[in-house]
Amino acid sequence: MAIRLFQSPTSMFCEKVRIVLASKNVPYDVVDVKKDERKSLIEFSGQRKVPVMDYHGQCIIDSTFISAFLEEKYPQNTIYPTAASDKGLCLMLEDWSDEVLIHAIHLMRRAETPEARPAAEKALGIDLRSLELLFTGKSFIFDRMTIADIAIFTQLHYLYTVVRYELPPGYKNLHTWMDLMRSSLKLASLYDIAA
Ligand SMILES: N[C@@H](CCC(=O)N[C@@H](CS)C(=O)NCC(=O)O)C(=O)O
Repeated sequence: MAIRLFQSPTSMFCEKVRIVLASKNVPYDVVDVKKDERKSLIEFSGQRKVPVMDYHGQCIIDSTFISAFLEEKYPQNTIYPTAASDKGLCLMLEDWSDEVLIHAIHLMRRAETPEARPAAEKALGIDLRSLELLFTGKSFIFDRMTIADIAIFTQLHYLYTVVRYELPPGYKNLHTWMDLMRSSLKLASLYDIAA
């Protein structure tokens, strides 16, 4: 039985898992739930959110649990920092990204009219300022790319791939890091989705 990833190509949480799978060179099949496969997802996992991984019949739901599971099964090219304290911070940043930053990203997606944009941009600005400070004097957040970089990148990347919004040029550290992530993930442009 192969490994299957129930996913949607544009979901940031699915892109996060695809990057982890690719970084560990794990082969897998894709079930695209946008193409009428939601029924098979619900049958397999008992719920409707993606990503879900079918690991040889074992069901793992949620990008954070899938990433941790993959790390355990495939420890090569680790997605966590080595030092325990750094790992704690890394996991907190992953959670912040998935549970806090996501709200600002959703606000931007829903701000469909020009009048709605400024309020959404103001909310997003709070998180962008924190990230701009975080990336002062850094390349990756820790000494190599970790799940904290991957989680934050996939949220901000969604602004380019789906919302079609570019981060304001003033966030220089953030732009430098976005470009480092883009080149590390071998994306020709920030408008390309990591396969
Ligand atoms: N915390 C979850 C979030 C998953 C999630 O919100 N997935 C969205 C796509 S980005 C979804 O499947 N939504 C469909 C629905 O709610 O019906 C994770 O990290 O995997």
